[in-house]
Amino acid sequence: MKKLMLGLVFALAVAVSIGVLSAGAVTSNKAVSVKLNEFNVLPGVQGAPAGKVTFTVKNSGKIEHEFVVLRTLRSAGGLMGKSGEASEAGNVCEIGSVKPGQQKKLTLTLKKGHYSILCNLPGHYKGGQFADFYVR
Ligand SMILES: [Cu+2]
Repeated sequence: MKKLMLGLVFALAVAVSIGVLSAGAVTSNKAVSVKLNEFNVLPGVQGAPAGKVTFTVKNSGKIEHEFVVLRTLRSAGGLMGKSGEASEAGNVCEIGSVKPGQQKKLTLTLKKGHYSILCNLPGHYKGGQFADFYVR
């Protein structure tokens, strides 16, 4: 029994260290699939190489969303303005409306830096619909 417990502890330790390793690496691709739902922005990769980047944005939720790309030093979670919506300083481009089930593409030429991608329809940013994105 003691031996079994040790085995379990070892397996857990391995699982935890693998998790830490993969969390440290930023996955990068110039083709970025992004899923929108209530209330998340879920990019398939965390970043892209500088240059042309194509976002394929799919709304898998039940209500309309939008997709806003900001180039900003502020973290995606730190943009709350007085109105309760995110400050859109550094707006690069956006898709104003993605209806439920709809998929839209947005190709941008992006410089190196930190980006925040989000939906800024009333209440959606506050609900957690944002993500950080890195161009290197
Ligand atoms: Cu939304």
